[in-house]
Amino acid sequence: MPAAPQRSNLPKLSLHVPEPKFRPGDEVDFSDVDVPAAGSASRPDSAADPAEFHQLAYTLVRVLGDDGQAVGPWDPRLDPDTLRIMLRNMALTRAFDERMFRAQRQGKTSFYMKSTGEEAVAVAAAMALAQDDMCFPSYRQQGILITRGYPLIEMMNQIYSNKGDKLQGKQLPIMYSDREKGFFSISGNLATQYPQAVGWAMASAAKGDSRIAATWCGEGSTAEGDFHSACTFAAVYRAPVILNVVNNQWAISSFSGFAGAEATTFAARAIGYGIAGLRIDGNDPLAVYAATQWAAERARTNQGPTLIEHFTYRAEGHSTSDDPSAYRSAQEATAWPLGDPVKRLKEHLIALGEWDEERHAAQDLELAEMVRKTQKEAEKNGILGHGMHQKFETMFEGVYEEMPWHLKEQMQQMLDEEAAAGRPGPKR
Ligand SMILES: Cc1ncc(C[n+]2csc(CCOP(=O)(O)OP(=O)(O)O)c2C)c(N)n1
Repeated sequence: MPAAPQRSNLPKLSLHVPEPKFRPGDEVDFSDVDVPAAGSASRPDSAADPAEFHQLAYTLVRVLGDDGQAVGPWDPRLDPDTLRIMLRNMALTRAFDERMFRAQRQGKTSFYMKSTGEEAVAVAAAMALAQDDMCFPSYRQQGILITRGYPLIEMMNQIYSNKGDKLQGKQLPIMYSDREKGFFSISGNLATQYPQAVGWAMASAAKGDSRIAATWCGEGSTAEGDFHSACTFAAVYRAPVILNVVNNQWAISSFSGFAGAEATTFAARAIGYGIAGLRIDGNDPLAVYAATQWAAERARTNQGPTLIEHFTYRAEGHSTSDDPSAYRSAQEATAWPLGDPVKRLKEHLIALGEWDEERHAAQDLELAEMVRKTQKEAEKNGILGHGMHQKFETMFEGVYEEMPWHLKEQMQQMLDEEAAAGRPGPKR
């Protein structure tokens, strides 16, 4: 190869490789994170033109101030009973996470993922949607199922892949699916739910239905091509869909800069597509509720999609297979400037005179006890390491609607081998 021509008077090209600000052992200082005052963001009409949202894609919509009061045009003005239900759903999600994380550490299940610090994103959004709107979640919105009243025991049966598991042990723990609750089957492949949600919303519109769709993905997942396809289709057909980006700052060990956060916001992605974009305080349950309610109204009145960036923080490890102390400072979670969503809603209710620390502590005890009892029930259906819980045949069922001849052949071969080995399969 001929030598490259010398251009000695030009600077050498260099590549920018993003580096997170804090690594293990570092002092954490989040003072450069811009946190606008609660109530300072404007609230345009839900029928407004997407061009009116440029400002809102770069600020943070916040309702709850540091004093626990709800202020500004985005205050959804919820009554105390609704606020208490929201707080309970969030606290229950946290209690469930705690218990299932422990179950994994005790070897009762192979895997778990907590949503600690992100409970508002799922719970408050689910409360602002209609019960029959269709959700296309990632693996970190268990709060939706809990809010919609899905039985905890069914979630646990799935986590244990036991004989009560409606998915017959075919899915990794936490990859729930429930059609009745409008909770689309979780897939391990990141961002695939995004275009699927848009397609579902398009179908709803094509049929003249009134239901809308909502989908969630992490900020890391926005780097997937499916995110682009979804935004394009949503904008072109004005699909009645809410596109939630949960910016919890980390995608396993990759900080948000690797998904593009150093250059712009994730809400600003909406601008290029001509979609309404909102960037909100994801640890403010009232902001999440208000933004979702606003976007739902926009979708339901055929004004098109909304992209909501929930600015939050993944307070714990990515999953039970992850140790965050290997790549980020342990101080980050406590130093996070937007606080804890459960604590903030609790303080709001206390500021209203509608709650107190004693009731809160009693509720935490009650929820922990309920989760513990349910866990005992679920474990009667079996846990990891206690043998096979589903009949062998189920492995071959559901691959196609009707089992083709070659799967029947494989199934029979396996059953014959098991019988010859003297191992009777588990009874259904
Ligand atoms: C297509 C694809 N690529 C990679 C993975 C492996 N993976 C699982 S979770 C994850 C990080 C996702 O981060 P983010 O989207 O920010 O969501 P978070 O986990 O923070 O909620 C990765 C890379 C995957 N499951 N699917």
